[in-house]
Amino acid sequence: MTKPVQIIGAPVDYGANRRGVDMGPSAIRYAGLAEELANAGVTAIDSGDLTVPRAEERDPETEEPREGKAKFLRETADVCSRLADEVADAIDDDAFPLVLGGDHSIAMGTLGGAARDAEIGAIWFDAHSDFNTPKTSPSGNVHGMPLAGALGIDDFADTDWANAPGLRAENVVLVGLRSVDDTEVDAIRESGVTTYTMSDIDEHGITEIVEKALDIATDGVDGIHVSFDMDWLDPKEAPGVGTPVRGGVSYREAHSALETVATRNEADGILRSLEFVEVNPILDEHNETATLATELAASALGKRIL
Ligand code: 6HN
Ligand code: MN
Ligand code: MN
Ligand code: MN
Repeated sequence: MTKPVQIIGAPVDYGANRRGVDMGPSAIRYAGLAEELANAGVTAIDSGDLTVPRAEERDPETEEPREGKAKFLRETADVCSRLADEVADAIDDDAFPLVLGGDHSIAMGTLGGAARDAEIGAIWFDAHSDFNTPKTSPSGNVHGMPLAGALGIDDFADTDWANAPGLRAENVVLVGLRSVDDTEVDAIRESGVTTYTMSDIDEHGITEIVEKALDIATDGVDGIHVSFDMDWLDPKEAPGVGTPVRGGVSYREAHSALETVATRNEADGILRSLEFVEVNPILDEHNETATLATELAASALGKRIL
């Protein structure tokens, strides 16, 4: 990465039902993110964390009923709007935004900022498709909705904070799926995004799938966003996540995927923004999931062995 990297923490747990994911940015910094990036030859500026009021400070009794079935939707809207501004400012300043979650709901902020005044694609490394909406969500957890939100599906179409008009569905690729709710299937099919499941990775190998994903995501756009949910990895590698699903990618496959992204970016400079989400230090073992996030960030930003 030739640009300076601007680290932005989004300590949000409104979107997940397992508390503790708001400590993700601290855990990732504590695991040595700055050192990892410095060793990778990346210049990083840490702009600290967004201010996120604790869920406990919100009294659901005194507030109006929630929109549909989505917990803390207004709080999420507020934090995503502010995150979008920070991400857009970083890009305006010719820096590269690296956003640390927090649960995956924050992706609506990152994408909102990255897709401001630009047409973008996205690669979504995740066990899940995150394609629910307040109407369809079985859990009511907004971290299961950010891709539907950013694509403006259903109720999200009328929002100015979730819907990222510059994000083009035909340039969105989901990689490594293994947990899709029945409620998400039709929306995924109708949206025009491309999906690769874990079976596709088994059949073709990680490098070929990520190369294909890059071809699709980068076709005709100004840049791409990479959203990396730590539950993409197998829970044996990344235990510190709120919604683990067995059968995920290995340690080496995860690095390989991001090295493939980095190699493409070195050739065409197409990477516009990056985020790591869903690190939950309370569920983690010896901060190893946070440590893994720091290593993966280095791989994505161009770390080389020799
Ligand atoms: N994540 N599909 C489930 C839901 O509650 O909507 C799980 C979502 C997990 C979201 O891991 O970012
Ligand atoms: Mn996710
Ligand atoms: Mn996930
Ligand atoms: Mn195939």
